[in-house]
Amino acid sequence: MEDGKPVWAPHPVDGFQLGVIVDIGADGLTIKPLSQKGKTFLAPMNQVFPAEEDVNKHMEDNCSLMYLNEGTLLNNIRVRYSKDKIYTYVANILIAVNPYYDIPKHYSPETIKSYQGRSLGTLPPHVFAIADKAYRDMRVLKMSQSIIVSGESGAGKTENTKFVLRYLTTSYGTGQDIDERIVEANPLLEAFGNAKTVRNNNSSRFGKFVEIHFNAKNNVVGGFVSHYLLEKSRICMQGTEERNYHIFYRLCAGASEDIRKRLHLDSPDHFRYLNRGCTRYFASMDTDKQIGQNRKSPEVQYQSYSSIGLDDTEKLDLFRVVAGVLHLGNIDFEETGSTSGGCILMSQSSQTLSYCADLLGLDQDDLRVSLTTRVMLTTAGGAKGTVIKVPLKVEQANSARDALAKAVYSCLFDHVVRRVNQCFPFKTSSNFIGVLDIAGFEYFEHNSFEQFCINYCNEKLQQFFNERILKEEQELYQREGLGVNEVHYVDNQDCIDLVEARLVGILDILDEENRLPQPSDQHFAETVHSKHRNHFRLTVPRKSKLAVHRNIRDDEGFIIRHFLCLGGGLKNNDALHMSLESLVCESKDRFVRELFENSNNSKDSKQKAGKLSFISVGNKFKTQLNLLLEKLRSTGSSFIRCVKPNLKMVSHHFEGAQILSQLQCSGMVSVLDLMQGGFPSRAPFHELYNMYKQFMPDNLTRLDPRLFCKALFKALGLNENDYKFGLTRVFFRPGKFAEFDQIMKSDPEHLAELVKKVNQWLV
Ligand code: AOV
Ligand code: MG
Repeated sequence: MEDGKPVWAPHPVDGFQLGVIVDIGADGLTIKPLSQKGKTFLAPMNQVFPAEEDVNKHMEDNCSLMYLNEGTLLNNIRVRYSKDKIYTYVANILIAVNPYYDIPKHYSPETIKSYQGRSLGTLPPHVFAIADKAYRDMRVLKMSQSIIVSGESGAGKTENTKFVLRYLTTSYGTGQDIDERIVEANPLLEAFGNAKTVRNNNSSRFGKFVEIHFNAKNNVVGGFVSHYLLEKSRICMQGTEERNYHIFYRLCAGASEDIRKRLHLDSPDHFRYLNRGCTRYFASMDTDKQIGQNRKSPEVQYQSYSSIGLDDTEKLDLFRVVAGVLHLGNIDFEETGSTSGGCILMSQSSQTLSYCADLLGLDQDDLRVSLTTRVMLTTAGGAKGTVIKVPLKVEQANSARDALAKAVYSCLFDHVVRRVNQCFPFKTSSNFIGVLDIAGFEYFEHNSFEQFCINYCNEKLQQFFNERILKEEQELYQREGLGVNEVHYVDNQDCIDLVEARLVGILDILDEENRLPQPSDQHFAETVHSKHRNHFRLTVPRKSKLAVHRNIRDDEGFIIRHFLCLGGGLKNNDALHMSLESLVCESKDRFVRELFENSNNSKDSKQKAGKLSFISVGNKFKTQLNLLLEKLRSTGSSFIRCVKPNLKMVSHHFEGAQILSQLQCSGMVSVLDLMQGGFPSRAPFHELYNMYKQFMPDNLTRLDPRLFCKALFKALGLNENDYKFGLTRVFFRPGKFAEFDQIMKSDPEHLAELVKKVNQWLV
């Protein structure tokens, strides 16, 4: 960085601010902000970055900037966002900022058409361009493709996923039902798996991988959805400003009179599983009753049920179970007062018990008994396997009830996904394009097991991302004939091992803990510590910069806190007593029975030593995740990094610091780091030609752009290690593009000298 040149220095709100360095000291740089009001301040050396000469200039591909760093990346995105250009490339990675309003024509049929068959970079950055690249790669390379969409809650993952699906089915479908169904499956999945949270009014509480399958002629033939980790805690409890899954409110708000009666529905305030959270209806999501008639009514929403082929009976099956869960939640218990210390149903719960039993096809008395007692196998006195009924305390009965609700609802969700998959079957498929829509790293004050799994998943995806980006860089260098193929980067395998290694990994330690007669959070934490005594991820507190996602992993409190709540959460809440499980498995209602029979979380685990089925929530996810990664590794891949512009969820508002932290978390900053090991800045010959031809005499501008550039670089006598000529563009080592630009724009005398040298070189 040179004297007097503008730099990006940290700013608490904007992320970065423009300033100049006025002093260099042992403890950092003294920066004078360029804004009128700003006072001089001190900034750590490694957080100050050179700025572009013109900070209002923006680039479609961030790599065409002269300086590649956090500051210029953030600024490029900011300038583009202010012009409604929400998409930006960093090489082949697409950054997508959520505009929080419908940009006119941005996703219109005409726009879809315009991107078909066009190479990446020939049109403005767009999610359609990424979708088309995946399609063309699939066709040309005869290889399946995946598009990995990531970002924090509300960043736009699900919306962009839908745009990809719509783009592909519209562009490369056969115009048959299947195309429409792949798109129409979403409202159904969202009804059962999305909820209003404080971060997103339509937050997906599950991860999904949607595959669109193509035949040998590369036309759409069908689809397949895999889902991951539905958030179960939400079924029984939500934050005060949050809601349960949309379907509950839609049913309460919009069911016909007939259905209301049959399912004994009432307003959300009436139900425990809804009334401790927000019970408001939202016009866009639930009902037209509150806000005039011009909004979509739930009946309209139900149309998507029909368009994917669900008939009235099937719809009623779904609704019946949803209502059953609501009534189940209203069952209350009280102490019996007897010495046995058990509990009974409160007298006012008998009506609700009968509704619930009726809707789920259970016997009322059996349900009552199963909720208030638990069956245990004793080994006392050598009489192995004697069954005894242990009365439950009120608190335990509450947990048993909630566990049942969670089990029923999550089996219902599994069913919805299975059902959706039946509506776009395919017999043969040559290749697929899969879109992964899964939540990014999450950090809350209280991290649950679900967050732990999400973060573990992101760790794995991050590793995959690094692998691929690195590979792509190297391939690009090869394609362009640069003769370099080494780029260095930092791996995160150790962090992944910490979680999933056999026996000593955190997941296995957790399972082991749960097999103990008296599992405890503390013992669990101690075991983790003792097995990883010198593990830096566990012992080193927050670290320096590098990449924030790495920072956060390094925060020991974080990891340990995770597990403390994880132990408690799993043991008490999700375990379904054997007696309850067999009760629903033997429901008189075929639909309910099948929900459990088909559900993948019962059977095998039940048989394990008569133990509860929690053993493998974590390990099951590990298996699922490893399968997913295996699949991803066998495909070509593209990445979309979604960014949430502000916490208020409004349009035209750019919260820089917030966004910067997302860029860091999503690994975009490490991408820049990674690229620094190679030739990060790059400019096509014609671009350089256009930039500098004004400084050159006519005889030189008549040269073709490549020769023009070659002549120029030779004449300048630049260090050959600082740049490389590829087939289509010039690649620069970090900062060297800017140096080159400097020389080109220096004084006229120097330039005249230069032109002379170029001419000499040409002869
Ligand atoms: P998410 O999938 O990333 O969060 P969504 O895709 O649900 O986020 O986006 C949140 C909201 O932002 C949407 O409901 C839209 O209102 C708006 N939005 C997003 N992208 C666009 C766009 N391109 N144009 C217009 N509006 C948009 V979560 O699922 O919570 O992690 O679990
Ligand atoms: Mg989502």
